[in-house]
Amino acid sequence: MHEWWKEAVVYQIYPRSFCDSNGDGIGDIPGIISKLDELQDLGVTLLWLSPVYPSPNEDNGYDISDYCGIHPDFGTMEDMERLIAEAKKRDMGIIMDLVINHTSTAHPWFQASRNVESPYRNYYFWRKGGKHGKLPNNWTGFFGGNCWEYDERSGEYYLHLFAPHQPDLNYYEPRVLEEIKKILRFWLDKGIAGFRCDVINILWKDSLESSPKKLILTGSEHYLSLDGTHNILRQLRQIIDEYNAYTVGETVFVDTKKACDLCAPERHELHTVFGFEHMECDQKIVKWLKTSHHWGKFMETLAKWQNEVPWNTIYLENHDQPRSIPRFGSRRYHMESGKLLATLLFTLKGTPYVYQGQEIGMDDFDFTSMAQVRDVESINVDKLLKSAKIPSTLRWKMIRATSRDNARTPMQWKNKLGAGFTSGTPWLGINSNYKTINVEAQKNDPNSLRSWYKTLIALRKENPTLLWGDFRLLEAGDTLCAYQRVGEDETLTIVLNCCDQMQQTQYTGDVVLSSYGSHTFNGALLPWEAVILRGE
Ligand code: ISL
Ligand code: CA
Repeated sequence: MHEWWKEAVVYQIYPRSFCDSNGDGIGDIPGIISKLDELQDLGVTLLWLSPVYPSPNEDNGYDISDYCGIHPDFGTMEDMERLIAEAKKRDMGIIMDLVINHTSTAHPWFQASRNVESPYRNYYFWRKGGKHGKLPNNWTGFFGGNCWEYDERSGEYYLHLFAPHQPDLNYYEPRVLEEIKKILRFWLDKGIAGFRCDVINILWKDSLESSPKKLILTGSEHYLSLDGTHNILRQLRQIIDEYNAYTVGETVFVDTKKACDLCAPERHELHTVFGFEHMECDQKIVKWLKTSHHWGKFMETLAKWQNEVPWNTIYLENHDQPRSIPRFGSRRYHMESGKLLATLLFTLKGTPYVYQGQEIGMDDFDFTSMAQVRDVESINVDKLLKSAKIPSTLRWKMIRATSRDNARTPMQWKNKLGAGFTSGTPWLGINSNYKTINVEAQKNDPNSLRSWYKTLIALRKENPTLLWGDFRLLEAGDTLCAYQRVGEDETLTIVLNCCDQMQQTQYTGDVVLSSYGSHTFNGALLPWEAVILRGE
């Protein structure tokens, strides 16, 4: 079926870091509105906003204190309504971030639930501890460490799989899901196009028993992709379908089988999921331990998802991951490898996601110490490593390679102080390379990375083979990858030279596009060149 969201090109906005309209150093909704023309020019059709709700910002908005409001830092509800309307005028839809595994401790539900007698008590998981400060169970959380916090007022602990300020909601209490359904309608009635559902496959906990598994994420067998979650998703999907809206679930620790259980069309749960397997190819056990990146393994993983999941999301970056060029490409061939990664993004089968700044090749942060880092996860991990007596140089090396702040530095619009992001002091340091890497410098340059994104987006929109054609892997090597998209009356062959050297290959065909702009092809590829060929 050719549903509308399959033809979408999604652009993820991290609002704090996108565009600041009033000089307080924090990106905001009027700032986003001021850039809609630029986004339309790029060709994207759906904008996913990371959370813009009221929040104490312990985890930059992923700790929500009011699901039906707008954080004053970002503007007002009128601004939000204007954004939806202005986007619509440009044929763009808005996807909101739906964070319903947990709220903020500042949410009125949680505040009420601290009272043992309150009707809200059961909205969260409250448990007594054992003797001598023994916690209710031995689970460990996503940001490292245990996941229970003691509350003086009620004399019990509450469960938090993320930061202590993010208490998990208890879906055993039926009123919780009713509240969530109201929130869905509230936003859908405002005309949004759908939701990106935060850590959505961990909603249901089957028990709070301790786990014999002593490894990473102890206890996760009690909440990863369980039947209770599937059941909740089916209920939410009924509302989504009433509005012909779209959902993408952020689903942690899923293989292709589990992904299918969450998004196969006949199951009526999510439309699509974000899998992590390809993003985990360069890690050992946990994301803070990086290993080198190998294209062979990466491409094989992508191919597995292409072959086994009915409709994929294609992404190489988001607000939780380091930037893609230094990670999968080459610093030496910055622009060239950026173009190759873009080619991969738009020629695989699925709905592509571009993360803000990816289209101009933004780089990881250039911070020199922990003092510049704001990410709660990095700060936690640094503390944990410190308590394990890991020396500071090694700690910094790990944080530098994996910190979520790598992707969160402000958007680089112009070569001027504040990078065109802000006229004030930015909430997070701007990368000093804004002087050369910025939207203004690339916008009118036909050879820029941004122009390459535009070209590919335009091609994908008009080419049915790129949209609907079957995927067929030809080669997944550490320096050369090739695959085909097989359409009804044409076959496209995509060849990627994933290294700093020139390479002679066996591939032939008419050039549809080459990232070096060449019109002829005799099988030889320049460093990081990507070509799309017609014919086999
Ligand atoms: O980062 C991860 C994989 O590399 C995962 O551990 C996972 O994406 C994650 O931590 C869940 O992320 C989401 O929920 C968090 C929030 O901090 C993230 O920004 C959000 O994307 C808690 O709401
Ligand atoms: Ca602002």
